[in-house]
Amino acid sequence: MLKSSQQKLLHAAVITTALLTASAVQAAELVVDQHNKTFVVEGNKVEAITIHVGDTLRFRNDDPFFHNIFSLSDLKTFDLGSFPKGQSKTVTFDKAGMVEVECAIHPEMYMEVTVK
Ligand SMILES: [Cu+2]
Repeated sequence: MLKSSQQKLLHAAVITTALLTASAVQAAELVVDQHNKTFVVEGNKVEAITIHVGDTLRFRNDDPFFHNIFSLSDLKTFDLGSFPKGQSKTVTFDKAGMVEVECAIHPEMYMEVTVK
């Protein structure tokens, strides 16, 4: 049988753990630049990234020409339309799985987004 003070400590530990877990799964927004006809995250060219359910990707055009980012994947089908340098558009991923992201103007552009 636990003493009352031990029970209080245990209770506090459970609450702390619950709060940490909640903050860990809070949705995030990640910027994905379009640069030199590639996808760039934090300065690095990426062909695959992993995010969490509920996260948002902000596609930002950093090239002096248009991009049109889209996906035909069943998990998240979208078409952001053509947008010029300096503009950005967001997509929120609300289900777990894999999404293929492409550009309608530049067929060589490709990125896989794994949503966990
Ligand atoms: Cu493009």
